[in-house]
Amino acid sequence: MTRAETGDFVTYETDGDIAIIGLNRPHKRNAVSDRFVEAIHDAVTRASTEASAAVIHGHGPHFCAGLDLSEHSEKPLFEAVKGSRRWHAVFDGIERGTIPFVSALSGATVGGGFELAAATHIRVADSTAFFALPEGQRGIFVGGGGSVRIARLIGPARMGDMMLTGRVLDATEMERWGGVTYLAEEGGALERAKAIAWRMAENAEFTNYAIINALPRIADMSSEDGLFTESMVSALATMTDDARDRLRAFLEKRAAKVVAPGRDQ
Ligand code: 1HE
Repeated sequence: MTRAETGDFVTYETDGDIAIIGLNRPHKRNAVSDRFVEAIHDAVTRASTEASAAVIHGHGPHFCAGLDLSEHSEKPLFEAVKGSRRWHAVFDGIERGTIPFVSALSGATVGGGFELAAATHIRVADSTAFFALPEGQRGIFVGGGGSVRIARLIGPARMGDMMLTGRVLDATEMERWGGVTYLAEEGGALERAKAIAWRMAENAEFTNYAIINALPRIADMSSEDGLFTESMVSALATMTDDARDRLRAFLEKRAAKVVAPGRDQ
């Protein structure tokens, strides 16, 4: 059963256990204004309460052209700081929220659009997708968490190259750099992203929560602290009813096995 609603800036629908959030300002290439970022926040919050996984995609040929430059050029300094901090809070609700997010990327995935994609847990790009960080050309700086998230995905040297030179990468190049997780044919990113979201929605919800919240925190820790934290999270996961049921199902041969690529169950 699919339920769809159209807002000013985003569309929101559910399909089974997944939510599908569509950036919906195609005439401005889905450039993100202050009101737009609030609409993303509302949709993400709603998805987190209603769904087990979610997809973010862009209506029209482009995922997102980044920050709305017309609005930004008018901002006094402190307003710009607060605006950036708001993007951080909203994107943090994706990256370290309660459910996993997949982004379906096509066309421009630029500046803040790439920062939004970097806050999702899995990025699927079709063959039209291209990636750039034109902040150097615009005289500004990343402000949507890119210096942390994009730098960790592709490495600070590559990110610095993109910002310094205005280099534009296609989907294949970005996949090789680690900024894209799956490649899709032209027009195929959304369907692939939905299939991935449905797959993730079948996981135990506590495990999904632990994956998206523990992994980035452990990456910030020393090895010693990381290993200790891992043991705690691991033991907690084992205590859930879900773990007991799923482990018993496997032992009683009622659960799917891990299957080698290209083989049937
Ligand atoms: C915009 C924006 C925008 C398009 N803010 N209005 N981002 C950028 O530097 C990317 C700027 N945009 C572009 O390079 C191109 O627009 C695209 C490659 C994305 C698409 O090209 P195209 O030929 O399909 O569209 P267009 O004709 O350039 O744009 C259509 C309209 O969208 C046009 O408005 P119109 O009123 O003349 O029709 C554009 O002005 C408008 N538009 N992009 C405002 N970004 C939290 S910090 C993050 C920092 C950043 O994100 S920096 C990167 C900003």
